[in-house]
Order: sequence, then structure tokens, then C-alpha cells
Amino acid sequence: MVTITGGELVVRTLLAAKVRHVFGLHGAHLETIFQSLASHGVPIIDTRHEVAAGHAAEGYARASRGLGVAMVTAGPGFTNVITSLANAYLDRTPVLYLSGSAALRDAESNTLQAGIDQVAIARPVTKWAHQITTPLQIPRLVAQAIRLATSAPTGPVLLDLPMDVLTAQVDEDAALTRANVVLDSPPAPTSAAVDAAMELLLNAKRPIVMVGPGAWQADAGNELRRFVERAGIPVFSDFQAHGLLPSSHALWGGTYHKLSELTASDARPDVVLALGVRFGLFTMGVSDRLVPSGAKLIHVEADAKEIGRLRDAPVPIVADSREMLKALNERAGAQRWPDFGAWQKLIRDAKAARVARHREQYARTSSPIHPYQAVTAIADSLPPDAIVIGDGAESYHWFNEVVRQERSGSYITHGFLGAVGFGLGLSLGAQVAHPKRPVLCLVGDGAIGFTIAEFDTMVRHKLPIVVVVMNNRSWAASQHFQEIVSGSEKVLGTRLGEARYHDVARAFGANGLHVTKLDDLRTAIKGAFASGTPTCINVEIDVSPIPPEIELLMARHN
Ligand SMILES: Cc1ncc(C[n+]2csc(CCOP(=O)(O)OP(=O)(O)O)c2C)c(N)n1
Repeated sequence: MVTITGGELVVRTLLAAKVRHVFGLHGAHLETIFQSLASHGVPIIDTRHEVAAGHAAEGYARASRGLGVAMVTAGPGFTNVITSLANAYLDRTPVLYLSGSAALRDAESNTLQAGIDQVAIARPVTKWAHQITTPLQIPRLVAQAIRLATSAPTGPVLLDLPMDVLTAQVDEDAALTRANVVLDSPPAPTSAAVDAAMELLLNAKRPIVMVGPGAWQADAGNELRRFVERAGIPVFSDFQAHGLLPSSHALWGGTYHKLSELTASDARPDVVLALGVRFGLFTMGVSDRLVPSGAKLIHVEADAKEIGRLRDAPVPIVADSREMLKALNERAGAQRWPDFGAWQKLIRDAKAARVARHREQYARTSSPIHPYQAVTAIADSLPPDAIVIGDGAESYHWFNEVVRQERSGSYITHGFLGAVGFGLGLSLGAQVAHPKRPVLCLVGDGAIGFTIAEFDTMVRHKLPIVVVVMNNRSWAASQHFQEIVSGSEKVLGTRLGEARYHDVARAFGANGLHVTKLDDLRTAIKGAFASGTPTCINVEIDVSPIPPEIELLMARHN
């Protein structure tokens, strides 16, 4: 009889699901998994903090539209990754978290890294959390966890693996490998639902398509383009779905926030086809600044819970966005569509006016660099096909004004948790998923402090990520909030010092550059990408300007 360990069974099921990389940080509890991954040639990207391993698995999932896997050891390894669990949960990112835990035989014995109920802690921030207690059940339960994580609505799952379950020796022949670990059966709309949607769209005067995370997860780009080109309907998106229609496309209206610029009563959308949209933070809640309350909504979402959450939808459709678009495309060609030319022009003019306004408003070139000038220089210096990770708070809001994406999944940034400090972790995962694509991480000087030691991970694993620190010597979004709400004389706990982040990166073996002039920033970014070495560019920027998206949000609170 040939025997294998529980850890080997975990790894064989991961291989059946085509898992190619695992992110993690070692602990004795995980040793069998480490050894089995190595014997099967699966690289382990070992990080300096468990939260970075979790975020890296999220970044991998987001950049590859696939499953990310993170493993953390018992006790503090598990508690350290909770922010990533919560982030993945709110953003529906399919990640399998494997946590080690104390041996079952040591229950209630005050043993090492034990005494907390990891499954109970994980349950509210996962789709499913479960402790495996029988080694022979590992293939069945790992497969179940992966199917749940990767099926709509996707999301994180946690499997807790006691040490004696992982080290147990089982008969290889008795352990069945599971087939079809990942399912591919997205929900399609009914014919009646598609008819109802067509009816509203064909009778609209100023229709728009809004695309959100569900449309991105469904990989709906090609079908979206076919449909809107046929119908002539402009498209707006959140950041995740940005790029499903290329930024250079004439029907691309902008991010959701730009709908706030269409203020005249005869210039507001009257019918909204919302594909995979999750109403809330990114649509300004129930405010009608972005989506007019009178607009008729066709809401297509694979998760029924999202439909009608903040907006009643006269046409509610529980379906995958790509399946919906396929069905619309089957009907769209035969229809006579109204001429939406004037409506398209109105949106194009608003976009051109905004760019001209920003160029004038943010033109100052003196030192320290204006943040709008810095992000413009960054956007202009990006190699084609780059992936940008947006961390910090105001930093990423500034970048939102200039971001261009010809291909979706190229700008990965905050979701509903709004956790600053996730950028370096996400970047590790994105770079592992796409070793040939340039990855730039834009990060605030506050945010970088959370996981700055990940420069070490980049160096050891040869991940040539370019990190640009928007150094305004402040937790700027917090400082500005204090200034507005409490008064500028009451600013406390939100200022930072003159830290030399580039020197910290150098100490780990990365390149480090300090930039105080705009032209040097462009040169630094180009040089950093050409070097093929992880690089930290610490750029001094002005703390005082507030990005337009934040001004919009503040105006809502005043
Ligand atoms: C983990 C976490 N802690 C605290 C906050 C509250 N918070 C929101 S914005 C912000 C300031 C971020 O500062 P920085 O990273 O320097 O970015 P900037 O606003 O300067 O671009 C803070 C602390 C948060 N969102 N997440």
C-alpha cells in the first residue's frame, strides 16, 4: 500500500483545479503542504506578512480572472490575513484561503497558536468556511470550496486544516481525485426578460449602459462592444469594469462619477442598462447625482441580492452579464435603433470640456509637484499593456482622472472595504499572473508603510514592480477630511514625516529614486521599467489640492 499525506491530497486537488502558484508565509502547521507543492513544482511566493500573501492571491485572481490561493499558518498567521478575507468578500474575489490549525487531538489544551475558533472568525467574511477533520475527505471538500469560490457570485472561501489532518498518512488508492473542480455554467436570462429590456432600450431617448464588477468577472468585453456599436449607446463603468470598452472608443463616456457632469434636465439618462453593477459607494448610494431617480433601470446581476438593493429596477434580471449581452446581440441586429447621435455628442463634449478644465485648473508646475501633474506624467510614461494598482486614497482618486485602459483588468484598485495598504500585495499577485506585463503600483506615503517589507519579496522572486509613492507627508484624505469637518487648526494624527521610502526599498535590494521635479518623474518611470528590477520612486507632491471625486463626495456630505 502506498500512503500519502493529507497535505499531498490538498495539493493534488489544487493541481486538478489548474492552480499554478500559491502565496503564503510558512508555519510548522503548513509544512506538508509546502513540501508537496515543491515536489509537484508549484512555486510558493512567500511574503513578509500574511496580509500581503492574501492580497497577492486577490491580485492574482483579479489580474487573471481566475482563482487565487493563499496559505497562512495557525493563530497569528490566520489573524493577520483577515483584512484580505474581508476585502475579497466585499469585492467577490475568488480566493481559496488555507489556514493551518492545531492538531485535533490537541483541542482545548492551551497548545501553540491555538485556542481561537478560526472558522467562526472567518465565517462572516467568506462565502464558506469549514474545518476538514477527516483526511480522506480532503479532495471532496477542497473541490467543493473551489467550486463555490469560482461560481457566481464568486467570493472567498476558507478551509481550516488541523495539523494532524495534514500529516496523516492515507492509502493513496482510497483517496479519489475529483473531476470538474471548476464549473463553467453562467446563468442565462429568460427570453421574456430580454424582450422587456429591448423594449425599454428601443424606446429610450438618452440611454446609457453601466458596466460593473459582474460584467468584468463575466469577461463581457467583446459582446459589450458589439452591442453598443450596433445600438449606439454610450458606456460608463466603475474601475473594475473600466476597459471592457477601450478608453479610446467613441462610445466610452467615463467612470460613473462623470455622470455627475450631465446636469441639465434634458441631458440626463432616461434608461440605464446596468450590467453587473453593484449600487452603493461607487454610484454615490441613493443620491441621484449619477443615476437620475426617474431613469428606468434594467438591472442584470448574477447575484439576486444586488438587484433592487438601492434602486428599484422595473426590469430585474438575474443573469450573467455576458449571457445577457449575447441574448441582446441576437436580437439587436434586426432592430431599427433610434438615432442617439446628439446624445453621444453631448457626452463627448462633456468629456472634452472636463479635460480642458483640468489642464487649466491644475496647470501649476512649481515645486512640490501638483498631484494631477504627477499622475498625468505617470499615465503618459506607462508602457503599453501595463497593469496599474491604485492604493492610497487621494493618490488613486487623482489617477482616476487620467487613467486609460484599452484592455480590462489593467487598473486594479479599491473596492467596498476601502482598505489602504493593499497595493504592494495586489501588485505581487498581478505580476505573478502576468510576468511579461509591466506592473506599476501607485501608493500613498501612508499606505506604503503597511507592507513596505514586500520589496524583499519582489527582490527574492524577481518581480520587477515599479512602485510610485505619492509622498505628500500626510494621510492626505484623512487630513483634508479633518480640515473640512473640524477645522485646519485641529489637524492631528494625520501628518507624516519626511521619510526616505526609496532608501528602505534599497535596503531590501530594490532600486530607489527620490524625485522632486516633474520631468525627472517621467525619466524615472521609463528607466525603472527598462531596468527589470523592482523600484521605489519616492515623489514629492503638494498636499493641498483635493481630487475632484473627493470634492464630489464631500459636497454630498455638506
Ligand atoms: C487600513 C485602513 N486604515 C485607515 C483607513 C482610513 N483612511 C482612509 S484614507 C486614509 C489616508 C490615506 O493616506 P495615504 O495612503 O498617504 O494616501 P493619500 O490620501 O495621501 O493619497 C486613511 C488613513 C483606511 N481606509 N484603511
